[in-house]
Amino acid sequence: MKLKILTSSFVLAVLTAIFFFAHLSNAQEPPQRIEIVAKRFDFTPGEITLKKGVPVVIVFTSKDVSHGVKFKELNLVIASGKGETKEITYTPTQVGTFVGQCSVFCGSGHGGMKMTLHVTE
Ligand SMILES: [Cu+2]
Repeated sequence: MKLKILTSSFVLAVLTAIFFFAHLSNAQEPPQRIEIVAKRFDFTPGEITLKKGVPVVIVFTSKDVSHGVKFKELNLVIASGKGETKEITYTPTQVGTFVGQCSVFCGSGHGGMKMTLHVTE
């Protein structure tokens, strides 16, 4: 009798754990995809807003020649060759407004090729 109670408690505990973890994995949505297109001499969009602690996938495409975007203070760089797309998963860790600069020399307007990243709480 005692063994039967123990066994059924064990089964109940296992079932509870399975439901708990199944619920957890269901609750996790895939990260939002942020698409950035670079061409001489701007980024589209020119401004993005992310939430601190929330991972996103940054999808970066260079249209005409190789480009990249570098947020120096965040240690964040993503670059791709002409006509190519690169993806990285990124989780912002600090709140603020950051300016990203093209990281691959792409011609006369390269120095002014910038975009803005806002990270909110
Ligand atoms: Cu450039």
